[in-house]
Amino acid sequence: MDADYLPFHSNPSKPTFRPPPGAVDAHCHVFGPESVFPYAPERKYTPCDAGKDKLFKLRDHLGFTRNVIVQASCHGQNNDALVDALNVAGDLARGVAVVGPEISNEELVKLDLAGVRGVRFNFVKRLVDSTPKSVFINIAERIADLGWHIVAYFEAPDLEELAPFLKSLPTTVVVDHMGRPDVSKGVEHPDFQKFIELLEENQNFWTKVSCPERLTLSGPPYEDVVPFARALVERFPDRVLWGTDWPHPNMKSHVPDDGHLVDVIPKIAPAPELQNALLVENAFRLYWDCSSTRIS
Ligand code: 0GY
Repeated sequence: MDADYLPFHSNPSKPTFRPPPGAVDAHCHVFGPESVFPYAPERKYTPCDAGKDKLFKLRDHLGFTRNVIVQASCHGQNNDALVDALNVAGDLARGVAVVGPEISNEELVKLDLAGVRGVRFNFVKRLVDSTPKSVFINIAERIADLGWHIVAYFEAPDLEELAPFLKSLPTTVVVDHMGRPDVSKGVEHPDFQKFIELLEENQNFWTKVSCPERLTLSGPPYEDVVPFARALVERFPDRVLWGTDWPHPNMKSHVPDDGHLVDVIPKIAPAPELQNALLVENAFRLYWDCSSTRIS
């Protein structure tokens, strides 16, 4: 583990908010253990091990039923730790993989059988070396045939350059962490309004209203991030997902208490029907009941 790496909270509180039955933590990771699933040589950080057993224990502790496990950059394009977690979880988890252009159709089908339903395109420069857009487009075409979708991770200043490319993708596109807005600018700032416009004008775009701990300037209980997430939940109730982001890689400011993160949910989705869409119905539709997300 890197010398400045902050391990996840060892004893998160029990949330006051009780997620509805069937709730999905739609953004979390498994790391290692390194002795079984070594980290990728090209990784930009080395985390502390955070294996599937701990993830599933946290799921139960927080009152969730299912997980969507997202391949993290420290494992590169080797999805073995992810697939191992999916095999153990069975119907209680689905996955988002990271693949390269050389992946064979047989390998894609194997990932599909394990429960993978999407690929992640990561544009965050501190996490990955850049990938040519032509490579991403080729992968997008191939995974569209499997009924998978694309998860895009980028930071707000990169949206303008990326938007034409993202709009050209042939599947549902899920944007991680609300496109990482600068919350000091406020919801009404043109930057965040452009993100809202992107979802308004492209019905195949979804977003995860996750990671207040990364976006906050004021710290827990993340009041400065709530208006951003709430605006998206209220405007696009059927295209939002929520996740813990456990085990919170690369946090520098503080170690989030996962129980406190869950307690943000009723502030961003105050009505039970919004909570149900955010935590149960949307994730179920995209990850468990997905015939095809290819747009016509
Ligand atoms: C996240 C955020 C981060 C890391 C990764 O793949 C990753 O390594 O996604 C980050 O450092 O912002 O979503 O887990």
